[in-house]
Order: sequence, then structure tokens, then C-alpha cells
Amino acid sequence: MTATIRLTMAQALTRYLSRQMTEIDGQRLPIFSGVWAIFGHGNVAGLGEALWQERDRLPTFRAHNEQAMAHAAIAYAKANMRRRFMAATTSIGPGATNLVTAAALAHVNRLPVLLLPGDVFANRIPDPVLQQVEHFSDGTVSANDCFKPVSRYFDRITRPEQIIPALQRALQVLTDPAECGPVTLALCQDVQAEAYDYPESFFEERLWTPRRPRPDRAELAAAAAALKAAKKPLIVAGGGVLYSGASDELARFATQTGIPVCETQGGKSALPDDAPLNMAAIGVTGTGAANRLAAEADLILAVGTRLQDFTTGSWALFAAGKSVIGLNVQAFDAGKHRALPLVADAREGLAELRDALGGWTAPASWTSDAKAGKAAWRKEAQAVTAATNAALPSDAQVIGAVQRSLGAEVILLHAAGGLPGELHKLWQAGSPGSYHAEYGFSCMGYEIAGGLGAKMARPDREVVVMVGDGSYLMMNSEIATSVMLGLKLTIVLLDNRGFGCINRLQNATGSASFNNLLKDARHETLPEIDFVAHAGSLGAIALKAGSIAELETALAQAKTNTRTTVVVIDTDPLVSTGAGGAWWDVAVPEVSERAEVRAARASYDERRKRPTIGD
Ligand SMILES: Cc1ncc(C[n+]2csc(CCOP(=O)(O)OP(=O)(O)O)c2C)c(N)n1
Ligand SMILES: [Mg+2]
Repeated sequence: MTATIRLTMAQALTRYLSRQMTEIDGQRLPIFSGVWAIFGHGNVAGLGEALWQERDRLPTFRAHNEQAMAHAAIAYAKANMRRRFMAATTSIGPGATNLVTAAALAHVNRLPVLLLPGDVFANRIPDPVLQQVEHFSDGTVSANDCFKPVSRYFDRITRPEQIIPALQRALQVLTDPAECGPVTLALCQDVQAEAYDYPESFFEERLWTPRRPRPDRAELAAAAAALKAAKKPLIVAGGGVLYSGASDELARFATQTGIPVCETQGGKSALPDDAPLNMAAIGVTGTGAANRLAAEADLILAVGTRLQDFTTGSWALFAAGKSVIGLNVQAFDAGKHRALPLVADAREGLAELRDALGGWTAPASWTSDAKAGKAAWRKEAQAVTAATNAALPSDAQVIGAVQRSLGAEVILLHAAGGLPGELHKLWQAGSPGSYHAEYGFSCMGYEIAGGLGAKMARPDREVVVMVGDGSYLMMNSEIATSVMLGLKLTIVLLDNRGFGCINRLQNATGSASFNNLLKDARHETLPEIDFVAHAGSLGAIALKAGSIAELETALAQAKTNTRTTVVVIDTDPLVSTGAGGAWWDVAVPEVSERAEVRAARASYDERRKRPTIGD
């Protein structure tokens, strides 16, 4: 007879989670390092009690906002290169729907997170319970159905034994490099508390090791042949390079073949900025060095990238007639835009492709031209990041100060606003993972909570969050959690009094400044927000830097602080770096009262005549 143990569904869930293991650098570790929880009636009695019982093996962390706690969990997985994860549990109703944006963020970025929202009573007897969304024509619908389009796997647990297959499927998805993304298990609140005789074998420790699929022989041969025929090949390195731990192999590949490498937002820091063939950022927010090569290249080897529009300049960046090889562990990405697919793990794929190429190298003139372009770009970047006495420095000048004060080995984290573009171009990343950009969803409010997750993953590193005033105001409450948990962040807050980058985009598409900067929004009183007082009230050390010189002093001080430190600096909302960059397709109105919009539409139509390979 199978030995069983009588547990509630919630107890079975926490017991199972705590027994799933991974191995990193020879060390066996729990694959779930904890659960973020905000309790309500939908999870406190069931899952709350179970988490308490398991608290020594599976720690619980409390946050202030469900979306933010999921951001922390997602950033934790990203900073761990998807090798370790966290779960997040909420009550039903608003607690659950607060998680939906974070689920979408994890979905877009292909990042693993286990979401455990509470759900309504499976037995329906007390319906409608507090916070239940009643659907008039479908009794099986609850607010948690919102998770379906933004989860890689969704299940609703309406009987206690269902948790057995659901958890196994959850772990399969979370640990699969191709399928990887958010898993949502909606836990009916009565079922959380229901007991069942679970087989003891279900709770045996299980080791999960990452799968590294090797290329198909025919795809490999076709990719090698295409590369050998290329005169001007270019590598585009995406986040998949980092997640696969393929940085060393990429460096070897580039050195052996002489093919220059460009990095997407997700792929930045795959190679250190000063690696000889690293042309750094590509695309809309790319360097002049990378984008010039992209415009000339006859073959793009896209490694571990989703090829989003910021990378491809809405597909206008590349010249017509070039071909693409899609080296990706996910066939969906590998075959995008008529690419020759090379479905494989990035590290394995690059190594086998290098072998298949024998001693082939790209023409020497292409390689030396690339190196010269990089040197020229560094000079341009130096000029825009140099120190200044300007009363309102640019984002680029602030970035220069942060880099000079804190170096390349911090973990620099950002997500939305003008900063991603400037940092992608200008930040000189150090070792793999030192640059953490959430630019798949570019979600305002990811930054501070994400910093918290990154710090949990890498407590040995200084985590530096760069954030605009808009993003800060959208979500800042986890500053208090960082203080409470002793997880120190250095937060640099650039206050340009509004949504600077969207105001610039608005003007660039011919519209008047309207509803973005505070001064251009309907108001009775123009707000003077005291960010120093605000951050201080949450427990951080907070100070204002009146200039770039003061910022450098403040950051030197922040480095020695053991508590979260927020340094606020006023910046110019109208300036962004002109050097580098590429076109981005943002549709301009076809008819308008404004002559500026009509002119912008005319140049938009002109640009769209350029051939693209976005077919
Ligand atoms: C949650 C969310 N809402 C809206 C947007 C659209 N958006 C992108 S950047 C931005 C403004 C950001 O303002 P701020 O953080 O101050 O940065 P700045 O543009 O001033 O550099 C907005 C509204 C978004 N990315 N995320
Ligand atoms: Mg702003």
C-alpha cells in the first residue's frame, strides 16, 4: 500500500515547493527561495497557515503591494538567470488582480514566477463572497480568469488532489528554458483548507537541472553554410545568452570568427562593454557603432532574442536582402521573420556552430572596420556623459556620474521612462548580469521592487536603481520593505517633473506638449513634490544632489551606507542623447488641425517607404 500523509491542499503545496531543488556551482539549493505574501480572507486561513508551518524551509516575505511583490519575485528570477524562483500569493479579488500586470511582465520577459492568487469557494455555498466578481452567464468564471492570457500555465484548484498534477506541470514550465514564464495556480479558498491523503512520494526531494537542447543536424548545417557565405555578418545577442550562461562561448565565437556582437536591452552585459568586438547596444536605443554595422550587414545571427521593435528599429534598421539565422531555444522566436531557424540552447548552439565553421572567419576588413567604429562611438559617449555644471543636467550626465562613482560591477537596474534608452547606449556594463533592464514590458513601477528582488538574489552586489519621478510615484512602497528586510538599495531618482520621454515623443510626432509634464497637465496648483521627505518617511536615507558634483559625493556616501539610500537630482526633461539611435515606428495621425502633425506624418510616410525585412 502507498504510504500517505494527511495534509490540507495548502500544506501539500508548501511542502512540495520546499522540496524542489536546484544545483548552482555544485551547491544544492532549494529552487524556491521563498514566497511573497499579502494575506486576505482568500489565503490567510488556508495558505497562510501552511506557510507558517513551512516557515523554516520556505520563508515568507511581506510586502506592501501585490504587483510590487511579484516584481520582486520576477527580478529575483532574472538576477538568478532563471535558475531560482519565488512565489507570490494574494487574497481573491483586488489582491489577485493587482498581480495581473506583473504576470504579463513575466510573460513578455520569459521569466519564471509562481503566482498563487486565492479564488472563490469551489463549493459555491456562500456565494457571492466578499470581492467575488459575479459573472451573469458563466458560473466557472472568477477574477482570476484575467490571468489566462498572461500565464504560460494556468490552473484552478477545485479539489485538493488536483494540486498533484498541477504542481508537477508548474515546475516543468518554470524550469523549461523554452516555455518558461509565469505559472498561475488559482487556489479556491475552501479547497486550500481541505484535507487529502497525499502519497508521501510526492514530497520526495527532486533536483531540477536546466535542459540544454543541442541543434538539429540539418539546421546546423544550413546555418553554418549561410554564415560561410556571408561577407558582413553581425551577431545580435539577447537575454537568452545570459540565461544560458553563454557569455564565455559568445566571446570565443566572436574572437574565433571575427564577427562583431551587438546587444539588445535584455542581452546587455552578455559581453563586458570593453570587449574588443562588443559594439554594445543595437536598435532604437543603440550605439552609432552597432547601428552602422546593422545597416550594412548581410547576415544577422540573432542569438536568444525576441527581436522586438526596439532591437530591429521596427525592421527598418537592416538593409533589404539580408538574411537572419535565429538561434533560439524557443522555436517561436527562432523562426521569426523568415529566419533560418537554429533551435538550441545558446551555449550549445554557439559551440556547435563554431565547430561547424571550422577555421572560417569573417573578412578582416569587416572586423577592423567594426573595431574602429566602436572606438569612435566611445568618444561620442564620453562627450555626452562628461561632468557638467549645468543647473539641470541631462539623464546622460547623471548616468556618467553614477558610472564614475559606482563602477561597472554594480547591478544597474531600470525599466521605464527616458532612462532605458540612455542607459542602453551609454552604460558601460561589466560582468554578465550587471545590467538588469526590464524592457520587455517596460513597466513603470518595476524599478524599486525589482531592485529588492535583485538584491535578494545577489546580496553580495551593490544594487543601483535608476528611476524617473513618474515611475517612482507609481510604485515606491517597497522602499519600506527594503529597509525592513535589511536589503540595501541605492536609488537614483531623476526628477524632471513629469513624463519626460513621452512628452518628447509627443513633440516628435507633431503634437503639442499636453498631459505629460506636470506643468502641461490640468492643474489648480503645480505640485512641488518633496521626494527626499517622501523617501525618508519610508525609512530610507534620502538626500538631494544640487549638481553632478554633489551627486558624485552623495553616491560615494551611499556606497558606505548599509540602509537603502535615495539620492534625488533635478534633471532637464527636454534633453536626450542624439548620438546613435534608430527609427522607431510610432504611427502619426493621417489628418490633423496641426501643421506640425501633418509635417510629422509626411516624414513618417517617407520613412515607411524604406524597405524592411519585417515580412
Ligand atoms: C505602467 C506604465 N504606464 C505607462 C507607461 C507609458 N510610459 C512609458 S515612460 C512614461 C513616463 C515615465 O516618466 P518618468 O518615470 O518620470 O521618466 P521620464 O520619462 O521622465 O524619463 C510613461 C507614462 C508605462 N511604460 N508603464
Ligand atoms: Mg520624469
